[in-house]
Amino acid sequence: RERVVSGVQPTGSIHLGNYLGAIKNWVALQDTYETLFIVVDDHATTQPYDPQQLRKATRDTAALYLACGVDISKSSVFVQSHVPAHMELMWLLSSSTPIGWLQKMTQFKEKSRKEGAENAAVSLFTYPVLMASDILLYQAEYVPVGEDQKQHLELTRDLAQRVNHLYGGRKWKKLGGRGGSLFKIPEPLIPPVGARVMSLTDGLSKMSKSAPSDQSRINLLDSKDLIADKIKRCKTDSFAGLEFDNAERPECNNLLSVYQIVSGKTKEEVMEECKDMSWGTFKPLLADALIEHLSPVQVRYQEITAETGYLDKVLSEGADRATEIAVPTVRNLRQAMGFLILD
Ligand code: AQP
Repeated sequence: RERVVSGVQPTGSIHLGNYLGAIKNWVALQDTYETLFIVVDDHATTQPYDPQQLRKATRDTAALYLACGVDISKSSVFVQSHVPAHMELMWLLSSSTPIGWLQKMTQFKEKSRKEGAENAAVSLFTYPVLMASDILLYQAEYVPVGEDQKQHLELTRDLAQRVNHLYGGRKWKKLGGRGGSLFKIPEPLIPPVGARVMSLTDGLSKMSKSAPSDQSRINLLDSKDLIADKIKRCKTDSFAGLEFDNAERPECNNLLSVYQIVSGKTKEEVMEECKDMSWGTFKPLLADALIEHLSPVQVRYQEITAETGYLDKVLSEGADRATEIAVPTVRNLRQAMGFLILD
């Protein structure tokens, strides 16, 4: 079966952007593809972080995958650091990655702005190479991600092509390999709505775990009251009525899009229902729809985390399956790169 791989960093609370941009879309893919969903903890150390929080955030992120509908009878769920092949492949791929490619990455520019590029960690700079390993290791055909990861996916594709060209085909065959491509070229799956959920306090910035204000995001585990309060206080505008796609009304477009997804309605139905509404009428409607949508996720999360040992067992089995796929990929690349491999 064709494979799908994706992941979220355990850098904080999973928010509505991670959910609508990525996790929610994973669930629908489980029946058609072999799916692997990773808690990418090695990525979480690329910016200053609290070691006291990482373990908990790692388990919480995995538990939320399951609570959102990832089904372990269909998917493998595991932690990146439990499969050391990610690191090994990253090193091998680094040798084929021109520095200039990484210098173009907008996420590095944005994430290093605060401390300055000179002070940012080397791992923040090389992050896209690790992300490429996360995907190429499993020979994934598709990668469901939000809009912000599009550029990293492009780099992954370019890198796979470059390595196939440098080491694959006849050159690999001469070294005893099977020849052909070393890596599949993955394609991003970016949802038509929800690919870029914006901050509740600024419709021009994306909703983000690392934004200092918790008011700017809805976390999947926020209580009903907190969700209602955040929506009540979120930024709006003073235009009459509500509308999609007006560049002068980014907050309006964002909130309507969120409502569209969580209510399960079409864009036309949302327009019909909401076009003449005031913010005072729309906000409680949105808050209720969000609460209704997230309640079952929260109930399942409590059940999963209440069962001692369950989650760790899931993660251990997931890592075993991932390792089965990952080890031959690295071995093939080492062989094609000319390393001495002992039988
Ligand atoms: N605002 C968003 N809208 C839609 N999708 C989003 N994603 C992130 N933010 C949005 C998608 O979530 C997946 C996992 O993201 P990540 O953990 O790799 O972190 P990130 O992309 O750097 O986003 P965050 O949550 O804002 O984290 P921080 O604050 O640490 O940078 C990806 O598929 C991403 O596209």
